[in-house]
Amino acid sequence: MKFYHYPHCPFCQRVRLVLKAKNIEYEDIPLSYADKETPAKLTGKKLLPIIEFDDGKIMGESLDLIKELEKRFPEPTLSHQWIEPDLDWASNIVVRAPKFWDVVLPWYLDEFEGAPEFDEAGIKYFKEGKEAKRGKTFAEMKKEAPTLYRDNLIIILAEIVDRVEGGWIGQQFSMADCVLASDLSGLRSVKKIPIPPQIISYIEKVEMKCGEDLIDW
Ligand SMILES: N[C@@H](CCC(=O)N[C@@H](CS)C(=O)NCC(=O)O)C(=O)O
Repeated sequence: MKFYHYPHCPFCQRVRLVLKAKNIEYEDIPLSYADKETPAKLTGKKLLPIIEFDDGKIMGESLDLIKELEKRFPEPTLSHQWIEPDLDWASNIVVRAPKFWDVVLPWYLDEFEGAPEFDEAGIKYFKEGKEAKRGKTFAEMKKEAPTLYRDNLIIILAEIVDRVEGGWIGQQFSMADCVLASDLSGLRSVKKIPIPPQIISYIEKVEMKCGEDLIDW
């Protein structure tokens, strides 16, 4: 099985955590953000993560992938009878904070310098694309981060702390925790903002459970 991914992309990370939690062997293929050709050849879209299974099936879309992995590799299970509402909550919580990525993204290039997705061409592609989409430079986004954090993120983070403090999202560790921890992981790169320590501990707990470090890839 081949896993094509950007090591610090949250959608890719959720799949990586599931692969690790299930002890699945795979060929690790990190790509540069500037590599348009490889994903386009596989699925016709420049969108990662992608898995090429040994039977030839090629799939994208992180949530479909983690469900497919659960089907193909049921042990240890990361799915439970209550999974759908939890997965839904986990995959939407960050989406409900409208400026979440504006706060987090501008710090990525400082924090993950030298990572495979951020080679010289990858940095240029990433920076230009994200800045154009938001109509602001990373420097401007960094300046606005504390205000955006106060106005948009604090309330969502409090909801997350409430939900995960002392445990997992559901009654047991599940794929929903892999999704949430990955979405939150980038917060650790945000400087000068007091991220709740419970959030950091939660991400570390998920990483430990999966035996994977999301920062030092
Ligand atoms: N819905 C997709 C979203 C994946 C996604 O947005 N991936 C980003 C990386 S974080 C991507 O490949 N972007 C292509 C680009 O920026 O050129 C999933 O859940 O897998």
